[in-house]
Order: sequence, then structure tokens, then C-alpha cells
Amino acid sequence: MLATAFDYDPLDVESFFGREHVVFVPETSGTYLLRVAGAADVANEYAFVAYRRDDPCTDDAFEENDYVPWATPIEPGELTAQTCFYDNDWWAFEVSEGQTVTADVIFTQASDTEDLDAYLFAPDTVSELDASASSDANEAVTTVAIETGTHYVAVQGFEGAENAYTLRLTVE
Ligand SMILES: [Ca+2]
Ligand SMILES: [Ca+2]
Ligand SMILES: [Ca+2]
Repeated sequence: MLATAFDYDPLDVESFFGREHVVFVPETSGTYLLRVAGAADVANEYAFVAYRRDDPCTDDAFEENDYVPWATPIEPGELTAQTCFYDNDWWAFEVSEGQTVTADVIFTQASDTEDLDAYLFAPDTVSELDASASSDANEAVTTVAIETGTHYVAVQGFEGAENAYTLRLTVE
């Protein structure tokens, strides 16, 4: 299944595990059409959600890292990044068994629309080792690794929240 915004070069198109996503900035006001098409002789049901945002978000240069296979590789240290509307950031880093890993997500939150949360995942990419999902800043996840391998941190905007943040990764 393929979603296109007719006659527009989309800013962003993603296709992943049954999810299609298209973002575009219209040049003029008016009514726009979205076409959803299947391949030849293919029929399927789908759910459709459209959002209109008045103030486009400027994402960071680490994109695309919205899903774990596209996680951005990082080393211990600090970087600054940005979440945009329903656009999560995944980060990947190496950890040895017995090391303590801590990821601090530092940001300024004035409202729910800036609420970021953080999740730490094991090398299998699905076992959640820690979660930090408070309703105010900041968030931090930590664990003592029980295996050597690539670990992952996901930074997620709560219900599509957008915000800039500093990710500080410590492995020791
Ligand atoms: Ca981002
Ligand atoms: Ca992202
Ligand atoms: Ca939070």
C-alpha cells in the first residue's frame, strides 16, 4: 500500500511494517487530496489518520532513526537532538556485560506538548530494561548490562510531543 500527496514532493515518506507516512508543506491554501493505492489485485483494510500542523518542526541531522533498525549509532558522551510530531529517535550503542549504562534525556518542558520520555532496550531490541516516562523534565534510564551487545535508547514525545533535548550517555 502506498500513500502519496498528489502533485507534491513530500518532505518525508516512510514505509515500515504496515505503516505508511507522508508529510508535506502546501504552497497555497485550499483543499488537498490524499490518494491511498494498493498494488494490482491487492485489497486491504486500513486505518487513516491525518494531522494538520501550523508550525512545522525542524528535526535534527541524525534522521532517519524512527525505528530500531534505523537507530543512530553513538558513543558515550553528549549530543543534542529533536523529536518531532510522532517521530521518535532511536539510538544504538555498545555495552559489555557488567557495565552500567545510563542515558539522561535533558530538556525544558513548559507544557504537555513538550513531554519527552525515554526507554532502554536490550540487544534483542524488544526487552525493555528501563523506562522513564514522568510528566515533567527530565528523564533518565539505567541498567547494569547482563549481556554484551548493542543496546538501544528510544526518546519519544508523549502523544506526539515535540522538543529539543540533550542525550547524555554514560557507560562505565
Ligand atoms: Ca529526531
Ligand atoms: Ca526520528
Ligand atoms: Ca516525560
